[in-house]
Amino acid sequence: MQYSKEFLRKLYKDLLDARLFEQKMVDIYALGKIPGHIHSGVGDEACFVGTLATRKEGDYIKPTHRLTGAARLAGMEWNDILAELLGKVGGNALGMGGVLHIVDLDKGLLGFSGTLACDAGIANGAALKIQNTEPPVDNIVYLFFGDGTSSRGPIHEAMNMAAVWKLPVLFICDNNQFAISTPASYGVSVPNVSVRAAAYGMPGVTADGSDVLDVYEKARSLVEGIRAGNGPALLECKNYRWRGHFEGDQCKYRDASVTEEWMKKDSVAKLEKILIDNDVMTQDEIDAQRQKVDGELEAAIALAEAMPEPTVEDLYRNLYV
Ligand SMILES: Cc1ncc(C[n+]2csc(CCOP(=O)(O)OP(=O)(O)O)c2C)c(N)n1
Repeated sequence: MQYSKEFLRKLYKDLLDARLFEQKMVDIYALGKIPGHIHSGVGDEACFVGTLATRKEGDYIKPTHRLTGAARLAGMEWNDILAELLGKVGGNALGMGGVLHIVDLDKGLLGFSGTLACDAGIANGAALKIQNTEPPVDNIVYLFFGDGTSSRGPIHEAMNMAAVWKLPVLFICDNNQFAISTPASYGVSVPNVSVRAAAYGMPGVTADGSDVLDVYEKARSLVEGIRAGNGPALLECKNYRWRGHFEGDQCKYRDASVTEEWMKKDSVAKLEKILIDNDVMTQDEIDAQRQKVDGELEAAIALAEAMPEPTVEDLYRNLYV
């Protein structure tokens, strides 16, 4: 096995954290605890976990609406994430931003704009800051976007500019094959989004988005080049959205049996098998880890529920004229 046990345990912890958080979000949303609506990232975790396993201090992350748990990968605590999610004053935006706006600039988590693809220009801005830092640093920006978003103009402008200026950006397409109800096979001009990298003279690679180690390996080699100053790269993680676009979406536009087939390619189950087969963890340790994370999430939810909601006066905090 080419990986250390320590590395694999950490990778599993991150993957399990992401999975259990996304599932918990679905559960508490159904109980009416989260205002607004959520986009569950169950099934998309390996794309975020595998790429961010290459991350180091000083890097920036621009996530999407799909994996709220990415905030945890950036180093945020469950308490802070859940307070914002539940609309409570302990959240980073006093509970007024909610699920789409979990931000922690100190940890490099730049947040999500809500206007798809426009995050790409902001990612380039962060990369420009890195490029102009003295003494030089080898940090990078991880920019995530979906397959639907991959066809929007700002993504292409940003890829071109990043390539011209050799900006340290890893463009990551979380290709879960749907943009709301539009299949990628209908709305995206190419079977693999990664081939679009050629138009900008940057490397482009497709990874198996249901295999966290494949994503990690492909990200690692691209990230090495970016940190070495070679400019941006595009990584596509090919996967399938397990749930609806939002909770409540009945997915009448697709065949449930196809979804079930993809769900058998479960990234968490795959990694658990590797851990057990290579004597990295036992089934008992895996079960204990699951229980531990579940307990942490329940405690953070209880803490957030006990917090007050923002007041009318709070509306005027952080407001500039
Ligand atoms: C510019 C813009 N157009 C439309 C929307 C509405 N919208 C929100 S999510 C979404 C689908 C995005 O699909 P994709 O990029 O594949 O990401 P996924 O939801 O599959 O993760 C759309 C159209 C938006 N937020 N911004």
